[in-house]
Amino acid sequence: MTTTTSHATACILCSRNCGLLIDAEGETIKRVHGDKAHPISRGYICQKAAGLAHYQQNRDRLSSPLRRTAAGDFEPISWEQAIREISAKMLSIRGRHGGRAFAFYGGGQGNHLGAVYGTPLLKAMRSQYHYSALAQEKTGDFWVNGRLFGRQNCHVTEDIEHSDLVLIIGTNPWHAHGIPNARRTLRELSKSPERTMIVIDPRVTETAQLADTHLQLKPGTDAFLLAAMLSIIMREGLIDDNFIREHTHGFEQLKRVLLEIPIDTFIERAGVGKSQVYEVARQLAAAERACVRVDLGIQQSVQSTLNSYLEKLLFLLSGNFAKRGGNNLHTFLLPLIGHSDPPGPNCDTWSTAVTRISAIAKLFPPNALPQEIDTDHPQRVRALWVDSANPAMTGADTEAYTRAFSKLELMVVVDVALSETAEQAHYVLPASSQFEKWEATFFNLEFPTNFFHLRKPIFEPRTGTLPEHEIYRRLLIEMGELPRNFPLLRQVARLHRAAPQLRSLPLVLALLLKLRPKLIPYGGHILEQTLGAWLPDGASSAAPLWFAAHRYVGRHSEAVRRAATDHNGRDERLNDNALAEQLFSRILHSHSGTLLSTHRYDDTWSLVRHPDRKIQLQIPELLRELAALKDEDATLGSEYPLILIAGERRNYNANT
Ligand SMILES: Nc1nc2c(c(=O)[nH]1)N[C@H]1C(S)=C(S)[C@@H](COP(=O)(O)OP(=O)(O)OC[C@H]3O[C@@H](n4cnc5c(=O)[nH]c(N)nc54)[C@H](O)[C@@H]3O)O[C@H]1N2
Ligand SMILES: Nc1nc2c(c(=O)[nH]1)N[C@H]1C(S)=C(S)[C@@H](COP(=O)(O)OP(=O)(O)OC[C@H]3O[C@@H](n4cnc5c(=O)[nH]c(N)nc54)[C@H](O)[C@@H]3O)O[C@H]1N2
Ligand code: SF4
Ligand SMILES: [Mo]
Repeated sequence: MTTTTSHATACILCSRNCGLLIDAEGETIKRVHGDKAHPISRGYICQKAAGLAHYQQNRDRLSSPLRRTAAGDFEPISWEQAIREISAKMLSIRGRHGGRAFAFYGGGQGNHLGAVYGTPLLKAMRSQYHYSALAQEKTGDFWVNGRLFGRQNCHVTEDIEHSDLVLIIGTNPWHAHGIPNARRTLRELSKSPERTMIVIDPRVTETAQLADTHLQLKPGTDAFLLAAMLSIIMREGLIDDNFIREHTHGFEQLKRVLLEIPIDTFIERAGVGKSQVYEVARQLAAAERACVRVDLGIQQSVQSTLNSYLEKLLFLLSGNFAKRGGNNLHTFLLPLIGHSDPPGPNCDTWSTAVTRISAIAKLFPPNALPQEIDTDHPQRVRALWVDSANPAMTGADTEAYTRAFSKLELMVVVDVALSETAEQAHYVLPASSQFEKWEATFFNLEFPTNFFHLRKPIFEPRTGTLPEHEIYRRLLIEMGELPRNFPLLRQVARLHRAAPQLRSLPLVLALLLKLRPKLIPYGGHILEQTLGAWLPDGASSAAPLWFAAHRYVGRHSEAVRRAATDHNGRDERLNDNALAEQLFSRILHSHSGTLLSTHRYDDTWSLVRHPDRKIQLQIPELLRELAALKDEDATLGSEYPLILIAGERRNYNANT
């Protein structure tokens, strides 16, 4: 007789990663419930979570490494053979062509722990080419953040639950979520007579139907509409002067450009009612607490970078930043993105060889990749590694990808299923699913209270599969990059588990990395092999979170202390080392997720990374674009009489 067991985990189908309780029988998902113990979702789920069995029990799941044959089909091979052959080919390509011949393409909505182990492959190949779906949708946003706030990973979040006025631009959270417990939050906003919800979208979406005001603009005209709103706020003197004076630079230059905007012409171009736009601008400026929520409708569209600037100016000029109900910056336990300085004499940021695009937030844009492969440029990409992504489906031009893939010397895909991209690879390596290994996402984007959810496996790994940390460990060892084991450090880690106050592990680890700096990129692997050996329930791959917890406490100790006090019901006055050990332990043992930190709203200023903690309002490149808007052809050029809105989140689709 099979018994039903219940397991705390999370939904992996969108970036909210709601807490779940899954009832399983043997290897089968039977029922899915919201987990009330999850610190953020608190029991909330949408209907998509009920479809998770489709992911776990999919008939395309893989159970053996595959190698392409001369005839073009796949044959199963052993892990040993796959790793040996792939390693030899990688080293040969690196030896003949150097790091620029290699690109890593990785992403994932529900699985980011594997990235700690997978992305070091870039270092092993001496490459910087990390392609990611995030660079298809959000590098405009990241770039603007870099200029306004000092670093491209200063990421903005919105405190919608506490806002009096919420401006939703180019997103349909009813289906896409992206905000906490979206449907509940939207319904509450809509029902409350004291709160205002404004939607800017060319379609009458489910979210727009709940709004107090819907500005149904023509597709692709957001820059005009947002510029008009900013100009109204400027001309009518509705700016938050105190905020601007105390916290920003560059206001005068911005003001000059905004005062030149032909407001009425721009409103006409956007095709919306004039009085409505004036009213919305005034409402925004007058609101006690307002925030702006945006997504793909303005970020994967024309003028996406300018849109990202204007959208942020709306909450900045109205002083709705670093406060309850406004927009804020947030912390990351583990970095989802990085920061890239522009290429220059003192900076080794790469640009792509053919399209000449430089990295933003340490990422390269997928839509450049086919041209970087399908060319006879001597520095073309010849080897491609894909993990947790399916560009043959999700890149903008499937045919271009297919042509490009056929030109590669080596293409390896790590996936749980035989995806459309995997079908075109030379080797396919089967990963254990997200319910078969310790896993987590780095989409912890909340402020002032942030959380982390380390998920415990529910099922045994499917036969023939390996979790990512083991796949990459074997490959890095075979490539001669990573030693097979670390016997001394493993014993030190054991001592550390018994007596963390001695700090033996950080000291000996630091010494090892000082003596052998080539191992620094593989710190995650080293921890997995050493500290990981002593973690409960086979949680070895969670070991790098120990380092992350220490770094996080190093930066945010007061906020962690507050969260710990809330969690434990008492203030224990631990030193930072003990606090970090306690945080790590709480992450390991809280199977429904746990709070990381509770900041104060004005701590946002400590997350701004310009040295004086002020916002740099002036971005000359974008001010030039803004000034040039009035010369743009009103129909976006006769080349584009029609704009196709491709891709729309519905209740039955999910990227993964
Ligand atoms: N159900 C479901 N949810 C998901 C996902 C999924 O696949 N399925 N994927 C997740 C991911 S990766 C992401 S990035 C998010 C994306 O979340 P959203 O950005 O909300 O997703 P979309 O539905 O693609 O597009 C947003 C809205 O932009 C509008 N739009 C189109 N053109 C314009 C324009 O020119 N101006 C304006 N203002 N609006 C425009 C569209 O009408 C649409 O309502 O969703 C996440 N959630
Ligand atoms: N036409 C159109 N194109 C779009 C969009 C659109 O709206 N319209 N949206 C864009 C956006 S916003 C995004 S974010 C991208 C998403 O683009 P991708 O990230 O390429 O798409 P996913 O389908 O999420 O790919 C995830 C892959 O990871 C695999 N996977 C799942 N779990 C695991 C695991 O544990 N380990 C490993 N190794 N693999 C796993 C899945 O089987 C799947 O093949 O698509 C973009 N493309
Ligand atoms: S799809 Fe997103 S909103 Fe829906 S249950 Fe899953 S994580 Fe939550
Ligand atoms: Mo996305």
